[in-house]
Amino acid sequence: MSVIVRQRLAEWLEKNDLDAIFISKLMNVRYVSDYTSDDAYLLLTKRGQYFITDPRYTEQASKECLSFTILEWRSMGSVGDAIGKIAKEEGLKRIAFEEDHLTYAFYASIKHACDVELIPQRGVVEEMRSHKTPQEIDYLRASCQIASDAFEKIIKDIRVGVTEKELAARLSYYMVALGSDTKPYGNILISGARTSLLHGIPSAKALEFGDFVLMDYGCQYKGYLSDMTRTVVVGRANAKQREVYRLEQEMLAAMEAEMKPGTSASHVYQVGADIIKGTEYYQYHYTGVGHGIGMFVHEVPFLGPNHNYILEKDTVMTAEPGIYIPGWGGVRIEDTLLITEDGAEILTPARKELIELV
Ligand SMILES: [Mn+2]
Repeated sequence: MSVIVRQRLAEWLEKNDLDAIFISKLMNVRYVSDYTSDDAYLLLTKRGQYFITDPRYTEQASKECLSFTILEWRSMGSVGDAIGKIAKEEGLKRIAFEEDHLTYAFYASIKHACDVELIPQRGVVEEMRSHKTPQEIDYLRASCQIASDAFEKIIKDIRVGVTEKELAARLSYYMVALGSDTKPYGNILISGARTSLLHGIPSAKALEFGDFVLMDYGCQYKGYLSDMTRTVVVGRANAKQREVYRLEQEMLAAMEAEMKPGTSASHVYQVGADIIKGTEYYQYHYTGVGHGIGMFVHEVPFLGPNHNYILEKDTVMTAEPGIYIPGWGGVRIEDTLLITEDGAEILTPARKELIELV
C-alpha cells in the first residue's frame, strides 16, 4: 500500500515544485512507511526516502520500513540537524511541512539547522487517507465487527448498581479479548441525565432504574479504528424516552439512506435534521453528525450543514445524529459505514432497536 502512496507524494512534489516533504504526524508516518510505533518522522525527497527516529526505534524501523534509509537523530544533535544533513547532501531548497502539526519550537530548530525554504501545507496525506484500500477496508470491517460483538457482551452486564467506570473497563476488556489491539481509545459510557453530555467521561455514578445508558466506543484493529454508539435503557423506558429514541432512529435511517457517492455532506445532515424540524427536540440536536475514520478517529470528510464535502466511493465514515436535552438526557445512535458504488454498507451491525434491560 505505502508504495503507491509514496509514488503519489513524489508526483505531488513535482507538481508543486517542491524538493521534499517532511512528515511529522504519526498517523501519516505510519500510512506512508508502514511503521507501527512511536516518535518518528519522514523526509521524502526526489531522490531518497528517509526515516528519522531515535535509538529506541531503529531496530523496529529497519524491519518495517524496508525501502527507507533509517537515520538516528540523537547522534546528529536534533531532528533538524538530520534534515540539515540530507538537505546539504541533496541540495534541497524547498521543503514542505505539516503546518497544522509542527510546533513553533520544532519549526525553529529545522530553520536553524537548514538553509532551506520551509513551505507550509496541510491535508495532502490526509486526503489520500480518506480513500481506503481493500486491505484498509478489511481492517476497518474487522474493527467494527469486534466492537459490535462486544455490544452483545456488555449489555449482559448492564444492571442497576453497576458504575459507568466499571462498565467502560469491561467493554475495553471484551474488545481486546475479541481480538482488538490493546490500545482502544477512551470509551464514552454514561448514564441517566449525564447522557446529554456529548462527550461525557465515564464516572463513578451507579446505574439507576430507568436510566438511558449511552455507549460511544470503538476499538483498534491493526491500527484501524471503529466508532459506534448505542443507547439502551436500564429497566423500562418512559413515554418521552420512547419518543426521543424513535425520532433518533428515524434520523439515522434517513441519513444512511442518502449516503452514496455524489451526495453532499450538508444534504446528509439536512435529511436527518428535517425529521425533527418543527418538534420541541429540534433545538437539542447537534450539527456535527459524522466523520471519516481510519487510523484516526476523526478524519475528513465531516458531515454537517457547513461542510462542502461530496461523498466518494471507498470512504469509511460515521453517521451519528443525536438529541441531547440538558438535565434530562440524550440519545445517540452511530454507525460506521463504507461508501460503496451506489450506497453505503453498515459495518457496525449491532442492534439498533430500543433495548430495555430488565
Ligand atoms: Mn463518532
